[in-house]
Amino acid sequence: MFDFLSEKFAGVLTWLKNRGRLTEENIQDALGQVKTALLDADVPYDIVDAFLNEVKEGLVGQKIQTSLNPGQLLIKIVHEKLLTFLGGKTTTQMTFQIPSVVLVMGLQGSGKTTSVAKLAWWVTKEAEKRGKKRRILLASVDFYRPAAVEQLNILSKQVGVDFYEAKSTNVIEAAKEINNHFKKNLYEILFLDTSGRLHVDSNMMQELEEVNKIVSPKHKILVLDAMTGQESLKVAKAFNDSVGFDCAILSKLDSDARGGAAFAFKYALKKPISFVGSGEKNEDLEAFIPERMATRILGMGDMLTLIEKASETIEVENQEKIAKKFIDGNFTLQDFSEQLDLIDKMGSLSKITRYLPGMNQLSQEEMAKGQVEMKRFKAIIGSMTIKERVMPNILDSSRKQRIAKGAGVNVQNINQLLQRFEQSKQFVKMFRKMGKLRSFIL
Ligand SMILES: Nc1nc2c(ncn2[C@@H]2O[C@H](COP(=O)(O)OP(=O)(O)OP(=O)(O)O)[C@@H](O)[C@H]2O)c(=O)[nH]1
Ligand SMILES: [Mg+2]
Repeated sequence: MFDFLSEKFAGVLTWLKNRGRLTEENIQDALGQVKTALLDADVPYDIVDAFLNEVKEGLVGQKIQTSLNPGQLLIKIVHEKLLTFLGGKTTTQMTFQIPSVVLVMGLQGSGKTTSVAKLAWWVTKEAEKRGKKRRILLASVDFYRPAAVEQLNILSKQVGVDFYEAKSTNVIEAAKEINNHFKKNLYEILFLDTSGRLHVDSNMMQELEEVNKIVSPKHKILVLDAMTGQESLKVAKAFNDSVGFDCAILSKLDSDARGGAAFAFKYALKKPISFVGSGEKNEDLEAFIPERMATRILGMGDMLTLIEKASETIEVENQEKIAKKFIDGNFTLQDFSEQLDLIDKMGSLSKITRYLPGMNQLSQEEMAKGQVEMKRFKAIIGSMTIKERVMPNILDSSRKQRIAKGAGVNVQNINQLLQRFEQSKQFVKMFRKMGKLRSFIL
């Protein structure tokens, strides 16, 4: 699901990282790539424009007070706006009122009947988690397509819920019959399947409006086929203007659907997508949680957490200056000390390493040792003259003794520091060779 968009976004982000320092021009370029990605995913042009405008506004608003470098800033804002577009941070999982009738509507082949079964399965499983059993009834007023009613009957047996077949094959009579059966037998939820048409059609809408009046649904759900891309938004608008709906299920997101409809839906319709269909089986229904989806599209969960953390604490000049020195190879003991300060500001070593690839296997003990060592190193560097910090090779034994006294450590500790410093320079050289440092730090 969202593989298409997520691959495209990953491409833009890697490209961004490899730019190192970003200029206004680079940002324009990156936004251009985001635009192409969204258009390719079949997001309507005006919605792509609206999204990019929001991102640009976000960038302008944040420029003054931010402590992130431009690459990180862009990722942060794209993520924020993506989240808003998909439905916002506060959207919660859908719950069904008890008792309620749930009317499931949509075009022919969009996945209505499958979705009715999936919903029954979903409600059953959610109730089981809380030790409950729901009394669920499935029924259909689809007399348009032969065997449609029988299809639902078979699915109801798979899910293990009741099914009622109306005696009448007149939609209005059948709807009344089903509604009576639902009430008389004290079912908690009725999922009612309806007939579709190939295109939005006035007969279908009229039929739905009549059924709507008879069963008074508490929830009206529109099923949309994600594979139809932006066409599905037009369909949704047509339903919205006639019978109306409360939320949507986007089916077939497991196919090669490009995710454009999911991206644009909330913005275009001002209504939520509540679920997505991710396969043909009854269990293939997922609650649509915007935050999860946004992270999935950007594909960088932990990195975002780190950026958030960094944006609270680190000043950008500092970070960039140190990164540059690392890269240029002019890294001195003075910088080493500043780097230790930075780590201090960001929180404990263990917190930081958790977010960095390959560094999360350090033990608690090693972390604690590192923390003590860091404090000691800072004290030692603090007792050095500027000249000593920039040219540590002048440190002879008398200088070392002076420094040790000043920092309250022994000469051995100073040698340890020098050794560490040399190691970190080697490490940086190695990193540089691998060409990874920029993307690692920036
Ligand atoms: N891969 C995949 N297939 C799906 C999904 N949802 C539905 N389908 C398939 O899409 C086809 C149509 O699904 P139905 O549930 O019969 O669609 P419908 O809207 O009830 O169709 P009509 O009753 O003819 O209007 C079936 O082959 C389903 O298996 C999904 O999320 N993923
Ligand atoms: Mg059907």
